[in-house]
Amino acid sequence: MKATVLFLILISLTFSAYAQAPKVPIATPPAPVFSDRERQTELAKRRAQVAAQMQDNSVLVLFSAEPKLYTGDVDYVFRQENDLFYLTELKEQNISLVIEKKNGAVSETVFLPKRNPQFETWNGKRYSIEDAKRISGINTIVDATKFNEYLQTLAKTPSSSERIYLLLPDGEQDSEGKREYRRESEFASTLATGRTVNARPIFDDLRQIKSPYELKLLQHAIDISIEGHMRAWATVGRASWEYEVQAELEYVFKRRNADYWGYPSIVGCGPNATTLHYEESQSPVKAGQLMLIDAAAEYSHYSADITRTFPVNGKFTKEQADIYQIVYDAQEAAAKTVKPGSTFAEASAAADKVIREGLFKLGLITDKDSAEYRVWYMHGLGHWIGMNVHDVGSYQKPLAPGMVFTLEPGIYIRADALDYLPNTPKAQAFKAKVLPAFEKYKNIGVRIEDDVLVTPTGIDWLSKALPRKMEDIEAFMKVAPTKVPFGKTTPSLFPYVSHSAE
Ligand SMILES: [Mn+2]
Repeated sequence: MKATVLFLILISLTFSAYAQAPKVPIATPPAPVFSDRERQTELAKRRAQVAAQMQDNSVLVLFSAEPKLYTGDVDYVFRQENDLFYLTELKEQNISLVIEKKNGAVSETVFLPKRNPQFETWNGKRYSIEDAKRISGINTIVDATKFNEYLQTLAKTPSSSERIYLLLPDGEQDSEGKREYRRESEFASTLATGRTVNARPIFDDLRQIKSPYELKLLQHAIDISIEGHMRAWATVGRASWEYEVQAELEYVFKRRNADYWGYPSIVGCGPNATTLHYEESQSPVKAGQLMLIDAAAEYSHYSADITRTFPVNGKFTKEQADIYQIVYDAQEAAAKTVKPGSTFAEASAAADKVIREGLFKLGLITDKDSAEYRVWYMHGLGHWIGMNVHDVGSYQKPLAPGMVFTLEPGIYIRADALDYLPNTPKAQAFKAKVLPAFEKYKNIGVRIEDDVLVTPTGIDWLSKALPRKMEDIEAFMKVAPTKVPFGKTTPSLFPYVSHSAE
């Protein structure tokens, strides 16, 4: 009995000591590894789910992404079209997938470009037929030069497949869809009216619920991003420019073999933190200011999305803390609503309520039941994440286990926000009333963004390893700089190269 009590005391001491210790920069855990069999099983399951949604006597045709021009004869890094990747994990250009459903029987075909030594001399190794089979688990591989012929036959013989499922723009207004699904749209225009069905709703539904396999990849993207954020925090005190902080962050993405960033990194110091999508990183880093970093890695087509706002010198001022605490409380309030059966709207409303009350207390709004708070919080609470950083899926559906989204409330006291109010008596009265508070909090921008998973019982914060509470951030900032070297530019590797002073 005595021994048990002593043991329990020791355990609790150990754990409380552990809980208080600031988390030093952590290394990304090893990347998830899947056997061929695991991957093939997962992909076969996804294809079966798609086929189950197709009507009988129909066919689904997926085109690979087109290369995107950077300039002249230089393309952007190639990125496969998400739904084709979702069903095959094949990353090369000019690949197509056809799923046919006839009398209840489903057949799957990959059109694959033939290997070509001349092409490979310039552009590297292409998949062999065996590679394509092993990666996708699809056994029928046809030469891609036959693809156009196949499409023409399909167009000419409606009896072969009554319906053709294609990824298509959502109408005339969908300019992004029109660009992304250009070839699909062109092919659809050659088909008799009524034969095409937009396949996107099928994928939108399926991709909204992440499988355990997908969650491992997404978690890895999140882990890489967390290490990147930690490195940036640890070095920020020694950086002179925002781009230097960005370099420390993105160094980790590359070092950990991320595909790329999931979206251009936002690294904004001081007033730049009040610009939602600030991407220039050309301003100085100043002690006493807040730094907002909204940046994340993409790994195997899955993108994280994480934002933190922290003091460059490691200590929040009173005014910074006032704003930060409201945003933090709003995020907490939103998270408390998250569980299966709840809705995105409920989480948004919970965050809104905290922000309205907080801004009212600080004197930044005069009426908490009006839309005034939108002057300082002008975006939504969050979005689905996955293969797109703003992933597919309906926001009306009740939350269900496997859905992953961001919780990202923010408050931005933009220096010019009051200049753009309408010239009405009401707006001008608002301006006069909030002016003292505005002058006090001017140029402070705070956003906190985490990636959360709906579980059968509630919520799992997938990005919880990155400090979020003010006291945890301050504790981290005290310890971290001593743990991470700051990448200094080499003064001169060669005597004849002159470098400007650092
Ligand atoms: Mn986001």
